[in-house]
Amino acid sequence: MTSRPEGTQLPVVLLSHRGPVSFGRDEEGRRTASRGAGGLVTALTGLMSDLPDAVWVCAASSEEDAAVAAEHDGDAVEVALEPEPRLLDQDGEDGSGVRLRLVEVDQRAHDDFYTVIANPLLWFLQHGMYGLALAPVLTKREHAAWNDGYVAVNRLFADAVVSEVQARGGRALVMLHDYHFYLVARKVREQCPEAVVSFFLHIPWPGPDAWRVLPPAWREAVLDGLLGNDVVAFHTEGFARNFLLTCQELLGLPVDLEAMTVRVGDRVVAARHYPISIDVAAMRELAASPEVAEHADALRDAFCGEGRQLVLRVDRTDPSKNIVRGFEAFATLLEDHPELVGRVSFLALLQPSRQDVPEYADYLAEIGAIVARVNAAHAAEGDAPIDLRLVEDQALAVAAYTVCDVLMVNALADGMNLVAKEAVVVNTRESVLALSENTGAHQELGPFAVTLHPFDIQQQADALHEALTMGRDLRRARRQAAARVVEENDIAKWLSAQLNDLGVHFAAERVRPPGPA
Ligand code: ADQ
Repeated sequence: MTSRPEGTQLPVVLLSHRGPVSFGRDEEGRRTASRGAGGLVTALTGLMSDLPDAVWVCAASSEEDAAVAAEHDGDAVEVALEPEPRLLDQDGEDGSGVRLRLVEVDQRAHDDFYTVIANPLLWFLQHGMYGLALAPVLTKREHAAWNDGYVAVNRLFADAVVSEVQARGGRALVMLHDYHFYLVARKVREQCPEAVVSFFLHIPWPGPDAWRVLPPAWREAVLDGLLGNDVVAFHTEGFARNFLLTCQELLGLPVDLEAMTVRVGDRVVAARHYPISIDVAAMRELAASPEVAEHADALRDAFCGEGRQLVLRVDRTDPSKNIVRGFEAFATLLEDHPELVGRVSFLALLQPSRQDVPEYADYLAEIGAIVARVNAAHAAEGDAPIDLRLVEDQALAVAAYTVCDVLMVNALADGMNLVAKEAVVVNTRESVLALSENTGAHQELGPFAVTLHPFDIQQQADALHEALTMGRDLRRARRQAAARVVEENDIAKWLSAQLNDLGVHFAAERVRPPGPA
């Protein structure tokens, strides 16, 4: 549980696109509730359960979510997350629930918001995935999706946040999450001037030129929306600096790169960085469970015999994760070092992602094609070197973390990358982390990793070879050092650092512009 730091005495209104619980129906037509996965939901749930006056605003992501919202006239509902997620009576049975406001969004507006603007356009732009010669192409369709999708959906969520803040007397700590909601803070500030408004971005913020891909009116709306916050927070200092430089370059605003602030009229907005992390204790508890142990035994039998080594990757099938180049690098490794054929396997546990976005569907097909090519070229006595499994299976992923010799993370760009942090705290074979220099995690774990350059296949192949041939003592020292960094900077610290800063700097009074008061 995350305790509330002193000073943050305001009620919390949290906004994220996905919420902690989603409802459905089982075969007999009974209502079911399932819990959202991931460290972020766990951490924020801890915070929200501690605060009786808090509310979590999120999208109704299923028909049943919308039905639950409609039964309560769109008001917040009380849900319990432990031991099993379920809907509680309006005031909570034992006061331990989380208040959830499920916002129903018109399907068409949501498609435009989500599958035309947020993923792909904003995601691609912010991960540097456009080649620009042929994409993106902004037509009437995208303009309509911006206005009727992104802008309209942001307005809808801003209205929900505003009504929750007003229900708390206009004074609240508003915590907004991620690139889906760039426009919300401005509207909250206009209507709730007493609120303290903060935003956390989970993905990279590129430099000013990247944003010129968006029409001026759109990029100015994004920046203007964000400048409605008191604090805009990122995973790394580099992203925070890029944000300030973007405000300077595209809006002509004065920025202070020492204080990490930007001045907007008579207000000062702070850019901060808080590297997100994992719940180390929960990850280790899971790693020690019988289900994980059973998977680990099977993986050891399959991949970890005498003289054999296992390279692992665990990812969503997102083009930003650079999966295709990763397999090309593995093929180059086997060509350059034929003695490794039959002795090194590559297990890829890939969760199909965003298949309603054409670029993602194409990318998944490309992954299948390259695996078939590499396996055909390098099979040893019928044994394929790459084992590709399209699964979302947390227990299997954690079991694979425990037994791998090398974890490959070669993302083109990644806000943080939690897979790297998860693996280093549970591995039992002194694995080597092969980590892209373009991940937020590289800031913390780079010194203990073999660094990958995501566009350079040869360099990645050489780095994999270095990892596979590294001496035991060095492997052990590096993995232990990396695990210590994650232990000392876990998810609780990520959250309490933000709340402390908000409490200290903003609960009583917002940051004033420099100069005479
Ligand atoms: P993601 O892009 O989703 O997150 P990441 O941080 O690696 O990337 O988190 C993925 C999570 O999904 C991990 O917890 C991992 O264990 C799990 N996962 C992935 N593939 C899986 C599979 N096949 N089976 C089971 N579990 C799987 C975004 C940003 C990141 C940032 C996080 C948090 O893109 O940069 O670190 O948000 O801010």
